[in-house]
Amino acid sequence: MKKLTRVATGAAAVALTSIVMVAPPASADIVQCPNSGQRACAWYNANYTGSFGAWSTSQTFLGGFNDAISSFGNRGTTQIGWFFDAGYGGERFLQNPPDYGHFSAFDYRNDKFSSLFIYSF
Ligand SMILES: [Ca+2]
Repeated sequence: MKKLTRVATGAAAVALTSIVMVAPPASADIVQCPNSGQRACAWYNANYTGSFGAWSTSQTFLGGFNDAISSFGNRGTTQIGWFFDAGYGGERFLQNPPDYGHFSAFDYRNDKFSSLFIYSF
């Protein structure tokens, strides 16, 4: 379901200013990512479903989650930067704690993250 063709740039550019953070539905698997300790969480699919990963330290490369993340959460106390490229490169999506959210299949940021940085502030 998530590997839909991406829409072209006009709509994506507008989407830059629309934040994706939404309240999770009651049935979401967000409970997989408890708000305790420093924790970045991600799921393959929208609505916090699919393969789940959690990291308590920065990751220069997201291994099996490379270009596959559609839902993600910051359950720590400081900002997390999600990067399009490995080694904290490319476009960055900053996520404040304790936010979580997901990209639609049509969002240009869907399935793009390759590294994450957990800031100390
Ligand atoms: Ca990428």
